Amino acid sequence: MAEIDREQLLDVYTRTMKVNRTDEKFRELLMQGKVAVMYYCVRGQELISAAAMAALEDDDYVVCTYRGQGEQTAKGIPMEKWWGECLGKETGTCKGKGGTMHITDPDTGIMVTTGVVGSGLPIANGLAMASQNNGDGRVTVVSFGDGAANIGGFHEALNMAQLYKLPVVFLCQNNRYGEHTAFADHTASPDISSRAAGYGMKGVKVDGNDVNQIYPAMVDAVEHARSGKGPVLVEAMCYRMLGHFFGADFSYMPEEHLAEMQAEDPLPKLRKVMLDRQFTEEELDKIVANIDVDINNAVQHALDAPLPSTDEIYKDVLEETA
Ligand SMILES: Cc1ncc(C[n+]2csc(CCOP(=O)(O)OP(=O)(O)O)c2C)c(N)n1
Ligand SMILES: [Mg+2]
Repeated sequence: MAEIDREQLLDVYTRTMKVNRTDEKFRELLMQGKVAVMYYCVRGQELISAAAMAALEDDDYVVCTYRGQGEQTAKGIPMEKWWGECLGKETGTCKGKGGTMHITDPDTGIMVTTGVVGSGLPIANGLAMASQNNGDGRVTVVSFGDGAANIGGFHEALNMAQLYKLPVVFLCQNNRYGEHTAFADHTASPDISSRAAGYGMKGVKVDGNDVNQIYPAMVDAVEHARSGKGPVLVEAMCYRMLGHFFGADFSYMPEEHLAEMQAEDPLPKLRKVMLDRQFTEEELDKIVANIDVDINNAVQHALDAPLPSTDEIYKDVLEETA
């Protein structure tokens, strides 16, 4: 693919900063004790989600995990609905009944968020198979972690997707840890992407901290899937810069690892690319300031919103049959 043009770069930057500022805000609220919910930080992985969502059309499908804030906000869930769901309010995407680990918003293509490691891959196949049958031209991206690649469903889903040439992109965000276990201690293969060869599938491994690698890789993968050539496995290397979930200890990470991840932080790297492409400091700061205004308004809206009423408990849970 040709060099990313300025418009695409601006789009990826804006989405990346939206993800980052949302993450910062969430941690601030948790630290202040203003909210008390589970939150899986995405610090260090913002760019991957932003680039992946920027490579999609608005009506494409996404399946993500508990660490899915990046996909959810970068794909475009309205902020008031996103915060409403996280805070368990009736204004949320699932009327406050899903919470942070089950955010679903079909209007923006966020079809499922799952807390069951690896379970998103077969679900993505189902969505992709529906698109293939309907001929609607949609692509499904499923995001998962390195740990999830060792679940049986990973093998089953990749085999089936390649067999039927499903329009799906398997996006593995390899943040080098599955909970508290380092990659080399939970995975026998040297990486995840090379496993694609075992299914006759296209597999690529890219630096998820470099916009010039991750964005073109996602655009190519999505194009490949959409054109009927079948699925692609993209392994995006990154670092989880904080603990497994908010508040979790991460002192088990060796010092060299911490130093390495600071040096590879995708945000200063992206900012440098933007400045090299003649965006000004003022322009970039203004984008972040505008995002912060939107986030603060959305947080206030969610804090003020009512909790779902008890009458809602069984609604949208079971299908009524005659
Ligand atoms: C089937 C299943 N097994 C175990 C868990 C507990 N668990 C939650 S997150 C996690 C780590 C997954 O690591 P990875 O796939 O690398 O994703 P990351 O958290 O690094 O984004 C585990 C083992 C679970 N939720 N589901
Ligand atoms: Mg991981």
